[in-house]
Amino acid sequence: MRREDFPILNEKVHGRALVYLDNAATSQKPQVVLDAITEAYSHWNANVHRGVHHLSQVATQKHEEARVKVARLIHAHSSEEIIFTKGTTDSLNMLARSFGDAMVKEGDEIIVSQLEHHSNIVPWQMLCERKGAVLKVIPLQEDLSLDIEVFKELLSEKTRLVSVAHVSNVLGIVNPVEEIIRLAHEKDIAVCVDGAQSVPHLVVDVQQLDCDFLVMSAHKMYGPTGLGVLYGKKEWLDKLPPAEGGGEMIEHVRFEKTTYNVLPYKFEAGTPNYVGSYAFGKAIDYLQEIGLEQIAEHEYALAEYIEEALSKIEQVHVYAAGRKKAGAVSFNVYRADGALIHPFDVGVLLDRQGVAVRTGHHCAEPLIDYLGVPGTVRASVGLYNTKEDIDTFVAALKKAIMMLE
Ligand code: 7TS
Repeated sequence: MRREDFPILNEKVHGRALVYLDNAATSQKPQVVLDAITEAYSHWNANVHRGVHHLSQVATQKHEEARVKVARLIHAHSSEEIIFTKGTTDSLNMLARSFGDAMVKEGDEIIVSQLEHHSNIVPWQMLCERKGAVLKVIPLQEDLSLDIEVFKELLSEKTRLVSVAHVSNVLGIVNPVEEIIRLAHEKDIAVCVDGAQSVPHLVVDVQQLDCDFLVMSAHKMYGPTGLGVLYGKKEWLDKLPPAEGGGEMIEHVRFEKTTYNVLPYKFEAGTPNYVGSYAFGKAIDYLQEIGLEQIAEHEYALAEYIEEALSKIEQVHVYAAGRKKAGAVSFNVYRADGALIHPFDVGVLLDRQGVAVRTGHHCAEPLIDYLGVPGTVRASVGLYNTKEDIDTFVAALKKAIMMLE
């Protein structure tokens, strides 16, 4: 699927054609996104929302058009509900600060799950420390799905917020966020969905999900680094205080009292990444031109193809085997005597053959501890990957296993 649009895929690594299977960490950028960045700095760079001069107005218009594109991408009710941030991590920290300041007091509870990325754990832990609140964890079942029965018991009058990943960055499996949101809402509890791994691989509709908040990163969906989104329902964003102070987010500043700007600017202190938002808008156009559903189907099929191939290698153990995976497959390799071959060693030997995968804890140590291993090897796909890429990866893996056994 349109491999030729991504210049970096022509690079050679250790003299081999690059096979890039680390898309869950970050995706590569199509030429339209690279061109957008050059165009912005070459033709209309100026600070937004403040100048009457021509360039500032052009920059402002392009930044705001991008906001509308993001709103349409995730089916938000309005672009006022789209706050630009630096990325998923920044969005979660901002939410923990803002929601935490306004809504969480001593003895209250926040619920996350065992399989979260660190950025959906640590900001909530920090909030709990500030407020004397308690972090509760949805455990996993044997098949690595979330234990919804325990989740139901965790929900109580003390629960202020549930924050869970839509798609696990390690296992690639899709969590039942619709059910989690329904159950939480029955008790008037707000839910934040970590969409870092779902928006790039699924068609996400925040109104249909009915989530209160959703966070995501542009760099994982063919856009630039340093840009992310915090989506929040307008009712919530109107009610919550800004997490950061500075320019842009104010209406009037007096030493006695400062009043805040309207949505979404109330949450966007300082000069925003308007070049990034413009380039991200171009990435969204590009994805929509290909078709989000076609991309999702292509990636599901590739993940299935990976799992099928890996399951034929005796020494390989695939995690959450048999479950549908949105883009990522994690596994480990074992010697005939049952000893684990360290994922790092597998990763290095794959790299020597031009295959880029991620190894280690994937910023999800509680999950890796639960699996009882030092880490996993993770192959994760993007729209440009092909069955040939997977064949090359599997052949390289077999060679690596022969060398390590
Ligand atoms: N949440 C999930 C589910 C993620 O996968 C990631 C990044 C983040 C949050 C943080 O996103 P950031 O853009 O702010 O860094 N995940 C990964 C990964 O799996 N490998 O590298 C980064």
